[in-house]
Amino acid sequence: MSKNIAEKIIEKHLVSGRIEAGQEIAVSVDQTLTQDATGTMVYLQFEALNVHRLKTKFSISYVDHNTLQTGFENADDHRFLQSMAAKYGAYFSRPGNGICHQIHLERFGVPGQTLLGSDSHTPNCGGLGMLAVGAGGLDVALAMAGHPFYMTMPKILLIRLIGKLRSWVTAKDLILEVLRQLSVKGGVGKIIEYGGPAIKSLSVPQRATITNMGAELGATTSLFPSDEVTRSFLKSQKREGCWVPLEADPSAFYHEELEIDLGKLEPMIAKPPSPDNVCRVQDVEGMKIDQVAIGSCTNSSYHNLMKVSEILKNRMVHPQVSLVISPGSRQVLQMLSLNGSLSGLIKAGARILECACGPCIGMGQAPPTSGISLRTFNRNFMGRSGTQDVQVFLAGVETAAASALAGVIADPRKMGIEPTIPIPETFFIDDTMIIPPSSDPDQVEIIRGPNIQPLSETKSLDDTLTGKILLKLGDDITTDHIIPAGAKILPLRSNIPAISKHIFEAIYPEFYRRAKQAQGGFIVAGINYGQGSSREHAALTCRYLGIKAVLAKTFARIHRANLINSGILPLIFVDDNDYDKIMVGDDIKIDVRLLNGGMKVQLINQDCDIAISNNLTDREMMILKKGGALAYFKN
Ligand code: MIC
Ligand code: SF4
Repeated sequence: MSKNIAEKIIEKHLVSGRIEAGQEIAVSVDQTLTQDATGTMVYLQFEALNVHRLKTKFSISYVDHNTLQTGFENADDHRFLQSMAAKYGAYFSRPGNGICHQIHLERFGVPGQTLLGSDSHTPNCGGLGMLAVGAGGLDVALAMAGHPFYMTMPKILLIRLIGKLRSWVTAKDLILEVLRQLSVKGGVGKIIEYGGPAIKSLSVPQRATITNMGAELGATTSLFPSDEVTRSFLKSQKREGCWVPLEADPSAFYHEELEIDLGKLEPMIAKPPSPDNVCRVQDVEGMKIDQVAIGSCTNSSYHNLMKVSEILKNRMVHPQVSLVISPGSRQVLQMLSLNGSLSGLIKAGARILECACGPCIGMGQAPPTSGISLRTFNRNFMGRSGTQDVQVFLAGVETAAASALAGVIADPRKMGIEPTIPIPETFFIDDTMIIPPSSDPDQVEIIRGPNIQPLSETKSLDDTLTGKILLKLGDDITTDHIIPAGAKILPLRSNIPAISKHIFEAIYPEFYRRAKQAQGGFIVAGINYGQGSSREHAALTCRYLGIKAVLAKTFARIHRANLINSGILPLIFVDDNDYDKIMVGDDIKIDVRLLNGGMKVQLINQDCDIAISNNLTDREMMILKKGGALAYFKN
């Protein structure tokens, strides 16, 4: 039978279930990655599972998010992660070595294998033909302990690319166009496969820009074939040995198809406050800007930064604009330094930051009050930059560099001939910032600073849940709304009691006090609740505050799994109109024993019932009854 690429990889890794959209499947995990902001929880949970050595083919712990050390917390977390990796068998990428997804693409991704990462942009490695999926920390800890990864088999959407990108139009413009067409919900429940004659013209880093932002579409993952382009990229990284060919069979089945003519695209830009609020750059041309930030796992490759350096050559950044550049990896930075381009960037007035996520996650470089920031990143959610009332626009590096010079949003096509950047035959390889695990793990002592708080106890689910509706939210609530990022809050990721104080801070600052006073309760939400990042803190803090269930119209995949893993019921309105009947302050009762039948939420003070479905598999139900995945798997 003909198969698409996703089916081929899943079939090779299938542990249980049927490869049929909507069925629960379990797949074995070849590789895992963690980053520091989610990683401390992953390693605490892994430790609680009582497994003495990692069971994957390859696991790595990156430090790239919390690298601004304004207090002891982040540095303490780095030491903890380094000692954990050494003891349990993971590689450790030191702070300064770069962003997890960029390094993984360069040094570790393998076509045809599976990768599970505690970060939503893990699908970056889909650019190499790897089935790379983002997940909550506990799911990654379980994979490290040798458990398969469970997911609902997605539908497969083929995006067929034809034509050729015109001058000054890039992979970022393509993915922004896909977001414009499909929205942040368009990929939910789907794997997006790219095919068609035009894929040959896209390099691996360009492909990765596209698969990276599949996360913004809500897709489970995105995938390119592994072809000659992949092979030469791996060869240039001195990794040709891990190349395998991988493509869809000619008559493979797809649930949906979309065709995009690259030749018709033009420079695109996402306006605040969502990555799908996309228009043409020329529609907002001339808008005054205060900051340009270039970097992030979406747009910080060697090719991207060389392009910036060529555009800025012998020119000066506009006096009213602060241009910051964070290279994706030490490899990129070293190459720019060796060929002299770094000096050109400095000369043009760019502020060079370390190789890390940096401003993308609000770790420094917060823009000025009511400012406008143009970024090459993937998310422009409210508050994420560190300044509440800033407007963040997202675009490719060409638009960003042209705008940094002009002081206003500028269409790069007006810059004349587009510089061409030759793809290097060999990249500069230096893995000395990646530390292998200890050969004598028994001698390794785990270093825990005061910021690392023990995991909280779990409690099995009661048969009847009662309490008040504490909060009612609209559609598309992101995990950045639930637990904000930024330099102040991120250092508390290893300390749930402390970080919980910041829950819903930007939109409902009184929520923490309300939940504490009520000793828990319920949350109501609209469509796509919990979209965005993989941070399980958005669920762990809710559990800490006694939230028993979230009633929503629909949930984003990773957050739904995080709620279940934390012992919180994700419940869905059978009739969306019932959403309007529930109010903050309502007293409700849920009979959990009816969970697998036609469930009802009793609105006690309104004396009526609301039909709720749970869509929980038997496995998920068992996890919930135990009070969460840790309690379930420990037993
Ligand atoms: C993000 O881009 O939002 C993050 C920070 O990388 C998150 C992970 C986190 O919150 O630690 C993600 O995308 O999963
Ligand atoms: Fe880091 Fe930003 Fe990428 Fe998240 S999206 S991994 S914060 S660079």
